[in-house]
Amino acid sequence: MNRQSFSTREIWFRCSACERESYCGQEYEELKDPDVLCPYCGHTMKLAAARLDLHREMLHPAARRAKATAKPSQAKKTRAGIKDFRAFLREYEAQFPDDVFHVEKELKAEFECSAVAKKFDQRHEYPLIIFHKVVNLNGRVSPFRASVNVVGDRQKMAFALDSDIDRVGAEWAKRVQSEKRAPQVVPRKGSPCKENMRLGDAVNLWDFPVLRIHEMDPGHYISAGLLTCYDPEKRAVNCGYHRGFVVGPREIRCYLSPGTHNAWNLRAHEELGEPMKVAYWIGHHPAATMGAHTHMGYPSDHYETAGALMGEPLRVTASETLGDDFMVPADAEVVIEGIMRPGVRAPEGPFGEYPRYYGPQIMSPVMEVTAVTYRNDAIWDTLMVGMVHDYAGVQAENVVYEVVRRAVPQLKRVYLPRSGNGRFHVYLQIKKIHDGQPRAAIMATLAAFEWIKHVVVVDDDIDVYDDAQVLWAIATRSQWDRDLIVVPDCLGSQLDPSATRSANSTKGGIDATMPAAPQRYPMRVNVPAEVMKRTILEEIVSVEQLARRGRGRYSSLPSGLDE
Ligand SMILES: Cc1cc2nc3c(=O)[nH]c(=O)nc-3n(C[C@H](O)[C@H](O)[C@H](O)COP(=O)(O)O)c2cc1C
Ligand SMILES: [Mn+2]
Repeated sequence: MNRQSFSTREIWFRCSACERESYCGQEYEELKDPDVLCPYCGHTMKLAAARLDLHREMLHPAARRAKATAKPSQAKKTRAGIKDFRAFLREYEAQFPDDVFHVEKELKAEFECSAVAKKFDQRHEYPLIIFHKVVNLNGRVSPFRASVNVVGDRQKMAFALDSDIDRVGAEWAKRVQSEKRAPQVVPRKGSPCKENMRLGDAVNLWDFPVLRIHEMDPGHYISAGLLTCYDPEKRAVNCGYHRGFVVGPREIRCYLSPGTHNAWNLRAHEELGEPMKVAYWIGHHPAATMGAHTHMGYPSDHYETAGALMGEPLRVTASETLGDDFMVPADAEVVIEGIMRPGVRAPEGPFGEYPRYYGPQIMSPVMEVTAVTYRNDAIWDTLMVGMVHDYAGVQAENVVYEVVRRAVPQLKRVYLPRSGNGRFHVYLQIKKIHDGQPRAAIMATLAAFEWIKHVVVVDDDIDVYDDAQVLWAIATRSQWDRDLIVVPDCLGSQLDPSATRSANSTKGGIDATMPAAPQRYPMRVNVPAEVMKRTILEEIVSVEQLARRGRGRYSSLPSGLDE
């Protein structure tokens, strides 16, 4: 490699007085023995004497390295007792009291609870909310409380895993890789989820505060229920979130999108002409629900990954009506048992879905409920699908992190931003050592997760949790004739309204990184850190005037349309 191969547009030099590095333009090459001025200390010197040989720099890299800044852990390390939903709520509220709201006002399950969540969504806030008096479908105040946003943002998921907001996706991946644990079987008697029981015709799902979330939803939906079943051959237990339309006291229509393992399990049962036994479980420690909701190869045991994330075995117990070999989580708040008969389908949807559009009505399998068991004072949990939340993004991060690190070990961070519904955009932060790496990272990511459409690769000086910084990197570090990859006709999301009906989707990536060292790139502007540190705005301008000012957010939408 010779000097000409470096594409830098600047000539770099190190000041002979203060030793800081800066640069002048390439036109200095045309000048005869030019002087250069150090912008930091004002020293003037001969360029020839101070000029940096970038080729040598590459062979003998400067010892000075920027230190990676680790964010402090947000979670307490010690916990006592069993990990269940209540333990999480109690411990989280003790640690973050201002992030939990208790709503004592009577609110209807129809729209009124989701309107409260929506009000916070409009503020870009996702506090955990417990509704104490929800008027249910029977027109009475439900004996059960309702919760929303339990995994609404990264802080809550990080707390659940004793991790931090920066590492939570990677921690998920790490534990699934190396800490799977077999579940622990406990007797029915004494299992909290069996404290109350309704069988057969005694079941009435309308007693629960099942919410109706968005206006065009045809009714009340289960959204935070992990639908669980076994594959007929290997009998691996599979869990996934599948929305459930509560049509009657004992009827739930469940959306199983074609690529999910539960859909494959149903097809396998249908080929045998047998009904499929299924159970929803609702309300558990988020480490258990996150672990059970790990996307893996088929078939894989999801109770083992629940144990991986919990750091202890998931306690399971036998079902009431699905046989002694159908296990349900013993510490869940509510368990709904039932069967899906082969070939039976009924209209379900439309439903306010994760891309924040209504997904269309479709013919979905029907769950005939055979039993409901629940804890004393059960809490009914709902995930605010169709509103912004961090859950789906963190779930995908754990998969992407694993796959991309194999291709590009210099991968630092993966973030699926809220702006892409936690599905469609992904930002990768890498500490690049070769200019080909962003492309490798883009290709690996697009193959890792079918929902991901757009990959942006940035350097490690860009905060991936800030959309504005990523857009700035695109603005100033990419040229799309070179840095844009477009791959048409991929398998995408059925619920992406811009994809074709068969979920054909165009995918792509942008390399928004600077050239790899030793090539140089213009420096980001900055005010000296020492001066920033001792400049306290509140001591210099009026505190009252500061407080009165808005935060500088513009909206061009008529009020009501602004999501
Ligand atoms: C909040 C939420 C709701 C979801 N709702 C559905 C749904 O209604 N139907 C569906 O097929 N997948 C839904 N999914 C996606 C599946 O839960 C996910 O693909 C899961 O990994 C499937 O399990 P599997 O990996 O065993 O196939 C949802 C995901 C989330 C995070
Ligand atoms: Mn699975």
